[in-house]
Amino acid sequence: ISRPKLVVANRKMHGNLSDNRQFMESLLRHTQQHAAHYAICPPHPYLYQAQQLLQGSHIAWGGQNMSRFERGAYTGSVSPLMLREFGCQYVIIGHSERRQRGHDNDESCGERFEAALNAGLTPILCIGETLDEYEQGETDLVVVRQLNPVISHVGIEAIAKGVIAYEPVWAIGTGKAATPQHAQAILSFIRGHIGLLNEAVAEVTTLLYGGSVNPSNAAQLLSMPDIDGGLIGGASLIAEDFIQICKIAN
Ligand code: G2H
Repeated sequence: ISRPKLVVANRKMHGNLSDNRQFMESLLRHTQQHAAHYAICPPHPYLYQAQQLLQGSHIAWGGQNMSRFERGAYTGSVSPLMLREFGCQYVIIGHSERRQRGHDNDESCGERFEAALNAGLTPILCIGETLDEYEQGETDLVVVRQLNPVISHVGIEAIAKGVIAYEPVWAIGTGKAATPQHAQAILSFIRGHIGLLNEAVAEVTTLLYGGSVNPSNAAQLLSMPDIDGGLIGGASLIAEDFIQICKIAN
């Protein structure tokens, strides 16, 4: 089965109005809709700018986090409805930088994955083991522990409406990407785990790899059969780098 590739920029807490504009304009100029899909997740204050610049184009945009509530007394939070109002298609859920600071846990990721789907957003669930867990050989256990609450919240059929990004914590922002073989092995394991419950869902679910993807390693990573694209942090800060990765995916 051939799944379209998806390349997502996670710009984390970087950028400003003029830098974002340049980034998005050069992306619009230098990429085109072919086989792959592209999305940009800027910090929340810049979603309006993304909507203004990208609306009607081949590039989607999304949030980096989201509350599970639609509204209420949740100071500092952003609701799924707000993301939708600013035209977001995607929302990142459970990035390890939020899990590590105690903001997110497995259970809340399940609730928010469900809330995102209910709002018409495509959640990108981030899962992955720490260096310690990796060294203990616990990667499979960890990804299952992170995935299962989501499956039980939304049901296995709904999993394919979202995206799962495997991001080993030890590869994030370190310049040390997982080898294509390791990333492939874990993503194949994740697909297999979903397949135990529903084979058809496993076949069509988009699985990404994230963690120090750059223009030099992207081709090898993206050629792996179970890697359907990338979640790109550092290399999404320089337009040329991100564009190169987008072209590799296409
Ligand atoms: C992992 C990734 C983007 P980087 O967080 O989600 O960041 O590419 O900088 O490792």
